[in-house]
This record gives sequence, C-alpha cells and structure tokens, in this order.
Amino acid sequence: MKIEQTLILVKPDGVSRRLVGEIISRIEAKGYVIADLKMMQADRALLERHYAEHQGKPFFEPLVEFMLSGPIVAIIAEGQRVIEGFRSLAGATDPTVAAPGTIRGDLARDQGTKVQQNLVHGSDSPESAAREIAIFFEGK
Ligand code: DAT
Ligand code: MG
Repeated sequence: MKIEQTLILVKPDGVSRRLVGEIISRIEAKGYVIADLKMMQADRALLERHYAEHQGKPFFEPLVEFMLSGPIVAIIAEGQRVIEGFRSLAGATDPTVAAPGTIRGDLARDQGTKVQQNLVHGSDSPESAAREIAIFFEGK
C-alpha cells in the first residue's frame, strides 16, 4: 500500500515571521517524512484552484489576497494517517481557540483581519490531498 501523503503550506505569515523551521521541526518531530518541499510565490490562478471550495464565501477574496502577499513554502509530508495527523498538529482554524500545543494554538492569534492568518494549510481528506499535491507539485 502506498504511504499516505498530504499537502502542507506554510502561509505568508509563517514565512515572514521566520517560523518555517519551527513548523517543519514539528512535522518531523512527530515522525512524518518531508518528501518534497519548495518555496514559491503563488499566483492568483493557482490559489483560486487550490481554494475552489471557498469561492463565494466572504473571506475568499481576503484569503487569496493574503496568500498572494508573500512567499509560501509548499511541502509534501508522508506517513501513515498523515492527513489526519497534520490537521491535529495544526489545530483549529481559528487561532484564538486552537488548542495550546498545536501550531496555530501556540504560534498564531487573531490579527483583526478579514481572513484568519493561521500559519499553515493542511489537506483535509485523501481526495483533497491528491488534488492539492497535483496543483502544487505537477506530476507527483
Ligand atoms: P482550514 O485551513 O482549517 O482547513 P478552511 O479550509 O475552512 O480552514 O478555510 C481556509 C482558510 O480560510 C482558513 O485557514 C482561514 C480562512 N478562514 C476560514 N474560515 C474563516 C472565517 N470564518 N473567517 C475568516 N477566515 C476564515
Ligand atoms: Mg481547509
């Protein structure tokens, strides 16, 4: 059986706050393998594909603008149940209530912006992971 993979993004707030190493450390310390990684500047077309499920929501445009605001780091992490495991490491979407001990709970807070700036993205299902990995790492 192929080992499960997930798509993780360190968002622009994570890069600008110099938290890339801290976030990767937490992924590796949990025991997952970094299978591929790149720093990139996303463009609007890529982000609109990636966040297609959120089209039409009030935070969609702020979300795209935020993700365009600086470089991001795209990571493929792998390991048994890594999709669920990374979501658990990341914590709840809203960083104010994300549990202490999680990436969002320990390292992020509400900034009063229209979109939550919560440091990381992680795929939420095997279908999303396959779709998102294909968007960020063509041919993988
Ligand atoms: P997650 O990143 O936890 O999977 P999501 O897919 O529902 O969350 O939303 C994508 C991002 O959009 C999320 O990381 C932060 C932002 N967001 C989601 N819901 C929001 C809301 N109600 N208000 C502001 N920003 C929101
Ligand atoms: Mg999501």
